[in-house]
Amino acid sequence: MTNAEIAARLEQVADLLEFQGANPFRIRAYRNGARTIQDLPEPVEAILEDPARRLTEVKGIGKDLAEKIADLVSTGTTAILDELLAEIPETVLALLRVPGLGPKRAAVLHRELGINTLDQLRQACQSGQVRQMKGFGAKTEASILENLEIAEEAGKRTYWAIADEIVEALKAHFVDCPAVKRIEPAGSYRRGRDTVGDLDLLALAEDAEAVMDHFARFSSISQVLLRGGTKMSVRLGIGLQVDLRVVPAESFGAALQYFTGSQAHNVVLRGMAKARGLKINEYGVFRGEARIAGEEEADVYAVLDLPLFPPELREARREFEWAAAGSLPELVRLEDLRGDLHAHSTWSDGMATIEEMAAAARQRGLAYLAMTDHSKRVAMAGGLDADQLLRQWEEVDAINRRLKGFRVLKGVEVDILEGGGLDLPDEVLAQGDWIVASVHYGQNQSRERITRRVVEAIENPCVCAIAHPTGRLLNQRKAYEIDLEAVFRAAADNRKMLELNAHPKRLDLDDVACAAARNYGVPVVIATDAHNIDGLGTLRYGILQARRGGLTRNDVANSRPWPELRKMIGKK
Ligand code: DGT
Ligand code: CA
Ligand code: CA
Ligand code: ZN
Repeated sequence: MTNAEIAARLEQVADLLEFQGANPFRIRAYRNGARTIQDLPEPVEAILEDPARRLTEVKGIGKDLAEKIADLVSTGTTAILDELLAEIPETVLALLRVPGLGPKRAAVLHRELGINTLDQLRQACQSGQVRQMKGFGAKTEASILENLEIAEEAGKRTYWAIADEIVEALKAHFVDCPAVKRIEPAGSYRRGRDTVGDLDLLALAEDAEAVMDHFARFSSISQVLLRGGTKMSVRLGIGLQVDLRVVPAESFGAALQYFTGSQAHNVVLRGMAKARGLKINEYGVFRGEARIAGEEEADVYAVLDLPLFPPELREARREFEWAAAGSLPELVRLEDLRGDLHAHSTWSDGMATIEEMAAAARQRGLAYLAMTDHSKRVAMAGGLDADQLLRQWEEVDAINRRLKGFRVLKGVEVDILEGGGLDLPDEVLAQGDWIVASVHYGQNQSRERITRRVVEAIENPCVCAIAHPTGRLLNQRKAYEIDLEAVFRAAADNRKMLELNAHPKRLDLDDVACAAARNYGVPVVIATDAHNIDGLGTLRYGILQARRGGLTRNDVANSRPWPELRKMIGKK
């Protein structure tokens, strides 16, 4: 069982407990456990298989949770999950995925109106039954209707980070298949999209049967969907489809180009080839019968006088225009980042101390880390009030006196309150190094109100950046209504920055918004929002989105050393 599968089961336990109205701290324990496992850089199975190790050595995994995870890995389930599933009808689980409904309110509708399925929920909304329930209103009803679509779509696309786990496992699986000379992922995975519909894999080999036989032994496969002469499609236990194509050396580059796509990018390419009397397909580039390119991807582009586009740019957005002008941006790389500007510690809802987080960030080659714990409005996460924050900053000062060559920034993730304004007074915020502001509450407000709240936060001189500016959660929650153009304008006018939150479920700003920020001259900050030391490893997901948005090192503020960044935000 992969870490993603384990995390999904733990989340399910949390959802079901919440549906039942269980103790919030118990629910939170499962959610934190899921997050810890999801962020773990090595497979849980590897820890369990090693007799010298214990799962409890993972920070945040206690004895109780460790036992349940061991159950999950060895049997696919655990007693608490079985009990909950026996008590709650299975179709109800879909209700829990309706954004904005949430387990608690789903339970009310289930109990009071007997709603068991998404269809019944839609009918109840359309007939106006829902708005009559206590705690619901016409607005809630309308938003449920709108969000039903997301619930129905959820699970159809897989987070890039999970696809990446599968890609690594598949590469490892093919290491002992002598028929395979090379294995490369293509498709939306290679282009770094935030989610993938399915995974496309190319194997360079002559003996297709041997490769497909070996593929069939990959342990996460639940079903073989089709097997032809050189192509095989399977479904994995987590629902993801994987398409494998076996390709000979002379067309490997052409196949890699073709199956990386995007389709829109390929359409443009085909048109350019045609205009030169050439034909291009997954086997090569042809003049008449003669193959003039195909072995190397770069050659396929070169015969059309095009550069080898980074896969992240292949969306038929601006790459051809840039190539024609010779101004293809040199995209930002993970190695360019010098620091991380959004992280939590045990002072609020993080699992590690400031010192542990700092040590881990430093080990990853960073030179600074902003500690940005929650402010008090987020009570559930143990948000800090002014006194606690000032005390935390004293501790940061003390830590910085001990550290050499690394700096912890005094920060906070201050909530933008429902009624406008910030959750902490300016005279406190002014004493920090790095203040990010974010919206957690009042997400259902009108576009005007939310936009005004965010713009006002940008105008506050204490605020350096807005964190996760649209609030979207991939597969779970749509972005709140916000006029991003107005946000970009305000940020440009006030010389503020916007975060690209690198958490694999957020990736907020997304790629398109990153490109827009660049057009407005607004610096983007790529930050992890880490809640434990492994969460600091998510910067690479953010980098992919930044690259898709065409950002260079210069466009990303935390590619600069702290003294330079500090000047940019006008701090002394
Ligand atoms: P996904 O899986 O929905 O996240 O997106 P992709 O881009 O991976 O799409 P997929 O898996 O259907 O196909 C992989 C690539 O293969 C796609 O990006 C371009 C190429 N391709 C597939 N079908 C066609 C087609 O009908 N025409 C062209 N030009 N290219 C295609
Ligand atoms: Ca695909
Ligand atoms: Ca595919
Ligand atoms: Zn945060």
